[in-house]
Amino acid sequence: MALETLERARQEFLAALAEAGSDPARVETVRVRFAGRRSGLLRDLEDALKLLPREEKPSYGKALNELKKFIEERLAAAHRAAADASKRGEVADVTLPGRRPALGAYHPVTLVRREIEEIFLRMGYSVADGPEAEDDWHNFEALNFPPDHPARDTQDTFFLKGGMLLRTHTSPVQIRTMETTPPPIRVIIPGRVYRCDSDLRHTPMFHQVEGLVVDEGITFGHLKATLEAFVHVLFDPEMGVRFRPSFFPFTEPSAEVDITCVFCRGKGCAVCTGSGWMEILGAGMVDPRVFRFCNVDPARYTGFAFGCGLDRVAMLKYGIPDLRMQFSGDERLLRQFEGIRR
Ligand code: 2NL
Repeated sequence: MALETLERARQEFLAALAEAGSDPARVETVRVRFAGRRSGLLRDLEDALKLLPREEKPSYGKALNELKKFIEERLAAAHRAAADASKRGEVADVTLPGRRPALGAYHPVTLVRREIEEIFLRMGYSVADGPEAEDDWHNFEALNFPPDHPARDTQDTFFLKGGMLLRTHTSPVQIRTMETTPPPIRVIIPGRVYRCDSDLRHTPMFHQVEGLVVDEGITFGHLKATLEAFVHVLFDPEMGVRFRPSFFPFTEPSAEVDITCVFCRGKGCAVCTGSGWMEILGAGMVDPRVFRFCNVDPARYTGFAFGCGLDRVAMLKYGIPDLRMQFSGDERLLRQFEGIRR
């Protein structure tokens, strides 16, 4: 029966509309399906009118008009409801927790560099920097490296076209400081340095900070007191500091400086190979030959210098177990330093 077809269409429409809820796009899909001008169901039902026997036409036509009105009204109501719902969504829900913008974090090496700079600034030093591409004079010759020293080999140093090289330490900046500035000098130089080295404990680029003091009457006592004070501020005032005789081409006498092992506090463990100590600095009294190369009078001036690896200090201070973690760019490491400011 034709009237039953109209009733089925009405039920189908109501079901589809209920399913669309207040989603404007889905209400629109329901409109096209039932009331669409070109291929909607109402259009088909109108076409069916023409094929009916004459006596059925009036009742069918009346019922069809009622259905049309019904569908149009319900669609209009559903469109209004959908529009209201989407407007409600535009209003800020002030009860939601705020969205925290992602904060950057300082890299552990930046943190220890700044901390070390602060310690020496408080002791009256200034901070200097210089080129990473250097010449042989500033990186080796003026530092009293003999011509056949293994560090001057292409195995250990990155040589650039035209005889320049990537500095293997920040010492060339100290040479430049002495060449251009008369004593007294109190300076530290943090920066990137490069060596042809890559394994578990070495990366081809790493960070160093070196210090230089030149004045009349500077002694090994000044060196010891300065580095002890430095370690006690950077780590803790109870930390043991020990000086062992060593050798560098640019200092005489030279020493390596150890601190109490930060992992076992001196008891002896796998990291310090049972000794209870770990090396943290190299230091010494500036060799008179280095002074002469820089036109500083060694009869009038003495001085001390020291150097330490920033990456290693960062590992010890923040308990980072693998050197290469610091250069991997893995956010899981970096996020742990969020909020630390220096
Ligand atoms: C280390 C040892 C050191 C220096 C660096 C220096 C610089 C000049 C003159 C004399 Cl211009 N010395 N620097 C001195 C002793 C040790 O570094 O183990 N660095 C990671």
